[in-house]
Parts: sequence; structure tokens; C-alpha cells
Amino acid sequence: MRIVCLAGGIGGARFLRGLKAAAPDADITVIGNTGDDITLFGLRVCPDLDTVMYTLGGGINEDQGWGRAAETFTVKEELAAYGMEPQWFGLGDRDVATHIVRTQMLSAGYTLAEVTQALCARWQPGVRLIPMTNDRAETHVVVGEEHARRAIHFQEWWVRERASIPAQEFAVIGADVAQPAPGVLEAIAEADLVIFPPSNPVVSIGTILQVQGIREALNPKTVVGVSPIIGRAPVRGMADACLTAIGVETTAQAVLELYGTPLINGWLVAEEDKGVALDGVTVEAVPLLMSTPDTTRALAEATLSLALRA
Ligand code: FO1
Repeated sequence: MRIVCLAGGIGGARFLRGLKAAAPDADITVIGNTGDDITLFGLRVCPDLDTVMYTLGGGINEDQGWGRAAETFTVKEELAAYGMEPQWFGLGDRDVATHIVRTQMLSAGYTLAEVTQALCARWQPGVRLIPMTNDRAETHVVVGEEHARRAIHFQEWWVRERASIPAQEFAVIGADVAQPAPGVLEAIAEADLVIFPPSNPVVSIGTILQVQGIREALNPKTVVGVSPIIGRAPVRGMADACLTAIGVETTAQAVLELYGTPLINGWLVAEEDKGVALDGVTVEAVPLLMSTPDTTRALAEATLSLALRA
């Protein structure tokens, strides 16, 4: 079975671990969000691609959901000793090696897709990980009151400000011209099933859907999504701050409507959200918490089962 998943960071990566367990023989292509990418100290950092690669490759810092396990921060400390900014973004020594390889290959003219393939040759994530685009498509967040609007990088908003200042708008710089990376549209066209794991619907899945042609390529496909919201709160992360910023309620119903039909055919919600409904969508209530490998696998199995009926 050929499966395509649109994935952001932690929630998507965790779900993918369960999907691999539930469908060990499936051919899984992950289209990774690159809107979070940032250049720091001259190094290109791709948080969502690295979270998928490290999580499926066995190198992730499990508690954080990002960065490497058994990490040290000597480089970070030395940069701080020189007074280098920013100091609010924690680059670990092991993680820096990934960014050096990526930056060196990009400077040599390789595309981000080629670089990602090269990094995955070491990590063997067991899926084909393709960035949504090789072009620049970086999420910036517009903040500030009416007459004092300014845009900051997504990581400044997410990490430095902890999403504590209201976002007036998310702008994916470059999305208007960014083309899908080679293989993205082909993987979608050949897919038996497309899954939206419980990634952030605004700044992860929503960003991928802004890349030219991706939403159109998905419309005719069977797409099953997993709600990232249980009750009125995100399972993890700050999807609520993102949804509020775009005027969408933090509920499983509102996120389903945000994706809408004909994009979504099946929607998995938590037991307490079983009233969720939308014409043309098969909705099913299942346990959504990915607290153990078994519950994560069970969620993936429920997703595959729903896909057969959606
Ligand atoms: N998130 C934080 O909250 N604090 C950090 O210092 C931090 C560093 C970091 C370094 C590399 C990386 O790949 C991710 C990192 N993240 C950090 C997480 C990152 O902001 C998020 O994973 C995504 O951008 C949101 O999905």
C-alpha cells in the first residue's frame, strides 16, 4: 500500500512511528513542512524535517520531541561567551553537525530534497522524507497593534515569545511561487491513501497546503485526518494560539471545517468529540492520545481502517 503523510513536527513524527508499526509493508512518503526553517549562525535549520528524521531514525530527544538524544551544548555555550545572538534557540552539538552537513550541501548546489535524502541515508527513517518545496517558504508571524505591526520569524514567535504575543497573521514568505519538491505531486498521485496526522493545522499542515498545486493534487485522493484537538485544547504544542490567530475555534469540528471537503474524506476525533460532523466526511471517535507505542499504533490502525470506509 502506498501512503502519503503531510507532517509537521512532534505530533506528526510520533504518529508516523505508529503508522510504521501498523503497516510495516507500506510504502510511506512523508511530505515535510519547511515553513519553520531558519538560518542561524549561517546554518540552515529545518526543525520539522529533523524531528521526523530523528524520531523515525531513533535519535530524537524523546521528552522534547525535537533535537537529539544525549545532547550537549558546548557550541551554544561558546557562542554565548562571544555574545552571539540569538541565545533563545538551543542548538545542541550533535544537532549542529546535521545543520553543517545540510548547509555545506546546499552551498554546493544540492536541493533541500537531495540534502534530506543524504541525511536520511544515515538515519534510515523507513519512510521517504521529502520537503514540501525546495524553494524558500518561511513562516513569518505578524504581531503588534494596528499601527505598530511587524513581522517576526516563526521561531521567534514560537520559541522566544512562546506564542504569548497574539499573532495577527501568518505569512508564508514565498508560498506564492514555491513549487512542490520533485516527487511530491507524483507521490500524491500514486498514493492509495493520504493521511493528515495530528500536526498543527495552521503552521504545519496548513503551510504545506499553501505550496502551489498540493491542495489541488489532494482533492481527488482519499484523505483521512486525525484531529489535533481534544475537547477545546490541543493535544500538544500551541495549535490553539495558531487557530485563534486565524479566527478558528479550537475544536475538532472547526479544524475539520478549516480543512473542509473535498479535501478531507475521513476524520478521527476523540471520544468526547463524537458529535463532530460534516457532509461528505466519515467521522469516527477513537482514543487519540499517543501516550505509548501501543496506543500510537492503535491510532494508526484506526486511521487505516477508516480510510478503507471513507
Ligand atoms: N524549541 C524550543 O522550544 N526551544 C528551543 O530552543 C528549540 C531549539 C530547536 C533546535 C533545533 C530544532 O530542530 C528544533 C528546535 N526547537 C526548539 C523546536 C522547534 O521550534 C519546533 O520543533 C518547530 O519549529 C515547531 O514544530
